[in-house]
Amino acid sequence: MLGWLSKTLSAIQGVAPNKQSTLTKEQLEEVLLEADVEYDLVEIILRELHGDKIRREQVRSKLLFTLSWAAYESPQNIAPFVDLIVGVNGAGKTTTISKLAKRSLNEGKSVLLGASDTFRAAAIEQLGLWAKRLEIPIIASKQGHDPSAVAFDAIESAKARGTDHVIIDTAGRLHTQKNLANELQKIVRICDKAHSGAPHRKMLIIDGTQGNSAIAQARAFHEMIDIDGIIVTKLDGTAKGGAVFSIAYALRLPILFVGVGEQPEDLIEFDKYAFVDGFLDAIFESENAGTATFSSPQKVPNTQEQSSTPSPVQSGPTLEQISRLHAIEGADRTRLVALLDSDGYSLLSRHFVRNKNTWDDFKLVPDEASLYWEIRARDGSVLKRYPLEA
Ligand SMILES: Nc1nc2c(ncn2[C@@H]2O[C@H](COP(=O)(O)OP(=O)(O)OP(=O)(O)O)[C@@H](O)[C@H]2O)c(=O)[nH]1
Ligand SMILES: [Mg+2]
Repeated sequence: MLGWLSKTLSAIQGVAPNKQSTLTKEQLEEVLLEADVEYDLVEIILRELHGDKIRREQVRSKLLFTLSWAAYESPQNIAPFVDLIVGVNGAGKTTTISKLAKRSLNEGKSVLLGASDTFRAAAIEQLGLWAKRLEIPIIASKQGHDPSAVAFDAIESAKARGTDHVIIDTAGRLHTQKNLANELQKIVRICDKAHSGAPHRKMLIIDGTQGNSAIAQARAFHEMIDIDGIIVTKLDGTAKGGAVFSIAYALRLPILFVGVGEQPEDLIEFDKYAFVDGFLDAIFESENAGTATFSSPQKVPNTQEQSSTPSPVQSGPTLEQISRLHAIEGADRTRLVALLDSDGYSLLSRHFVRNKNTWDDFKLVPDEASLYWEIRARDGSVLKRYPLEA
């Protein structure tokens, strides 16, 4: 399992050759740094672990926490569904587009590509080759043409053909960062003009071989257009797989897929449990596997279920309502107000309406090691999790 992570796992085994039932903090630090987990995050994790015999399940809950960002929820019954793919040059955008297209084709969906990386002629050609190989239509123009016009035409064409899925390629770099920001923002605006709500998913492609050094550029893209999720590519070719933890943690974004090869089938839906366990299997004896606090997916309500429920608090709870969450006082209340992003607001609001809760039914609970806060409903189910450092 996780054969694609083998380079990272070998690196770990280089510093921790024998699997053990517990590790010292120094050993754990060495392992995490070797796997390219960013130093600051290693510090945070170590700080929250007490004692000098660190067990697998303790590390497991900390690692899972770094990946616990609200999962992307795709809108239902949207056709065409529009993906916008961004990322620096060479990150793997075009290759990943072919992989995403292949996935949709395998699911019986029709796909159309939009070649909005008009900065280089080779980029248009490369996407064209994939379209040919996958036998799907592509909307392209000449080098230097307006990329948002290409995106517009791609969506219009998909609407006319009744296509299910549109995937739009973009340039990774222009003459200046400012140009790139303007261009990507314009593409987003024009997509929405062509098809209200589009692009439905803005995915940032990150080259996994860059490890943590990719974080700064990733932040820049996130600031430009509010990314929905991340795809980390080339994890098959790097010993820096641990950077996945720091990338997700630094950006507070979910990792949606990972690229594990150059072929259209080499894209895997990211499973944080499998990823963390694959990691831990290289370090620890596996006797405690599965008994960790967060071994099963959280009971976060399925938002699709209730999307039709009219919500009197659709715009999110007021500060006063939030402050009624019990067990929250003083500095903690300030913290919660700062932490509760719009996603958290709407999640709580929906839960509130659907289950006819009162605000007193929610609790803000620090986990045992205080690495994050959990908002729990009265039945104990975890609704939302926020890191203290946010
Ligand atoms: N091993 C491996 N190689 C990959 C993966 N994804 C992409 N590549 C390779 O990385 C190189 C760059 O990929 P592209 O898809 O051209 O990257 P891009 O972001 O579109 O690059 P530009 O168009 O130049 O901005 C190609 O040689 C791909 O085959 C992956 O998951 N694993
Ligand atoms: Mg490309």
